[in-house]
Amino acid sequence: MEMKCVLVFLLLTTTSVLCDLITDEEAAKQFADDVNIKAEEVNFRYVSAAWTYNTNITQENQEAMVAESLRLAEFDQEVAHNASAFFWTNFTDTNLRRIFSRLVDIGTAAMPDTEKLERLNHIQSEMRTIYSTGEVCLSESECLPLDPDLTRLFAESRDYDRLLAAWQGWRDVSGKKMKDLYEEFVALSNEAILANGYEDTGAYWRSWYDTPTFEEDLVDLFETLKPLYVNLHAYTRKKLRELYGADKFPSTGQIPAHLLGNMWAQTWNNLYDVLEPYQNKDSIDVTPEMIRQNFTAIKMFEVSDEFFESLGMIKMPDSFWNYSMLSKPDDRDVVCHASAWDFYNRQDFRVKQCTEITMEDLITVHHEMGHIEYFLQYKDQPVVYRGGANPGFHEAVGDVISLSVQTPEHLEKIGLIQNVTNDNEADINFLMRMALQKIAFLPFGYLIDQWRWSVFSGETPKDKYNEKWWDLRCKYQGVSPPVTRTEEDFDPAAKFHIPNNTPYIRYFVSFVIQFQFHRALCNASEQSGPLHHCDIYRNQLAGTKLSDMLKLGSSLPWPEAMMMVSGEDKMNGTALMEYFQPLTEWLQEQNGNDIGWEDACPKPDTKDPSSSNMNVISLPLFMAAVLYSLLKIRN
Ligand code: X8Z
Ligand code: ZN
Repeated sequence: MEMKCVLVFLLLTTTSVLCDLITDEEAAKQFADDVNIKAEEVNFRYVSAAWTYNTNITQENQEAMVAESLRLAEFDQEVAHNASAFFWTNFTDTNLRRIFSRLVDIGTAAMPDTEKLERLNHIQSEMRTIYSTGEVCLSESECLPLDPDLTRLFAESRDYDRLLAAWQGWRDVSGKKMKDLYEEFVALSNEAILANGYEDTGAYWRSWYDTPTFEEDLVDLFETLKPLYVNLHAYTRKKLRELYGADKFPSTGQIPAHLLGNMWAQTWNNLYDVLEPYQNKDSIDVTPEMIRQNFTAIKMFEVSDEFFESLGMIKMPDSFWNYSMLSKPDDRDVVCHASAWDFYNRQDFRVKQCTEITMEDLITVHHEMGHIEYFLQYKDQPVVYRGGANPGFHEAVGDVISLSVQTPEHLEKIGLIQNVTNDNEADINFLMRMALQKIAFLPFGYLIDQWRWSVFSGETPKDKYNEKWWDLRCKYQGVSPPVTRTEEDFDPAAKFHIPNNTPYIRYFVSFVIQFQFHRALCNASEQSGPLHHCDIYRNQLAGTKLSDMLKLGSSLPWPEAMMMVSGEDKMNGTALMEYFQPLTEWLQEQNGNDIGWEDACPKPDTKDPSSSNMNVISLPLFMAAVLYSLLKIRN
């Protein structure tokens, strides 16, 4: 049956268009099935070209990838156009309505002007290439790429000036080179998204969470968790002042951003040796033991695969082992930032990771394997549903697993530590390690898209890009720029997800909900005892619960998916707070009232004592001091 209708387009001119919208739901199902088959093919071609570029950065591979992304956009446009011929908003079948709502929601592929779309794709790959091929020369004979060298330097060096040179050098060779490109990218992306019916790119990204109160919910969550972060920050600040000298930064302010063991100060686990609460306990960093046992990258992935298998979940297929890139090749440039790949043909799933033999990378291995497990579980869903219940779910799967893997009890089971002690001091040490990974990350995970949303909405124009970035870093993370920053710099793009255009709030969401999932799976496996001791290894009840949710992909609204596992339909911080409760109390005892900082970044002279720029107040003081010493010498 067809229905006569009148569509009124209120664009530049008011035009009435007569049309026949198709109401036949059987025909609609057939259409969706046909589209799905073609979507698998077109996506396969694009992903294959993107894989080739990401594992071998050349001009030719970049161009081939851009060409395939244009084909995919053309296909998406055609599908959206044809789907609009159906009166799908009126379908009785809820699932079919949901499928159609996805088919017409095509993101930047909606860009009407092909040349502009090509430019948009080109800019993105240019930015990626700049980021992934950048090297910092610390001396004439020492030029270092981000992975593994600069990453390792940040993890291991405690030399204030060397860290500073690497910090500044990385920002000079990455972000700084991309500011003009990024401005152009923002304008083009917004233009495309507008054609898809959203206010700006940020609004489009937020729409994936399908939660009208999403932004308020995030504010509430952040406020609930903030006291924990502030206490971890205060304790770390005190220890770092002892290590680097009290003259380096004030006891009541932000911490210079290059001292936290990570290029972006996003996780602080590499400072564990400095911050360990009880030094007399056995180490819980298993890196030395992994090296002693001759661990390889493949072995690390096998350990993770075995965990999923022990839960009765899906093992990695042969193609995974045959085609993944699990170590950094030495004969070509690659995008080293770890990622997981679904080729949309229901058989090819790969990880790309420049794996190093460290505990940190063992955790990233589990993170990536979580993505692959999700791909495997939902591979028979239609293409439009091959995604997480929301993007945060996708990021959470592997992390949920590694919450179990990292317990000392589990590390003992897999032979990476011996003689686990179980007392309060060991508990606090363990929770400190976890907090440096999970709590330290929260403000970083929160602020990146605060910055990006404000750029996409136009609230932050190009001449305020860097200022806004540091306003957020100083306010939320309590870290300060270690050298003067200006609008010549573009520090946000020194972080992978900005040039790569990967939305970031998903990680903040993930870091909250992974604890909700962990608690639910621990309950399902009937483990009593504190949440931070729970290990769901070999528990098929937990495995089935998780698999059942993953199988859904994005076919149901996320609160329903969450309900299936946890009996909850909202994000909340209670599981995370329960997990860290003993450490929270311990930190409060250590810190007393010596916590917190002012929102604003420090003025250049106070944060940079080595700076020769004297301000109006310090100059007269300096002159007085010189005069005084001259007089003293004369006397
Ligand atoms: O980018 C990642 C993963 C790939 S989705 C390695 N993560 C974020 C980051 O590295 O900044 C995982 C946690 C945060
Ligand atoms: Zn991820």
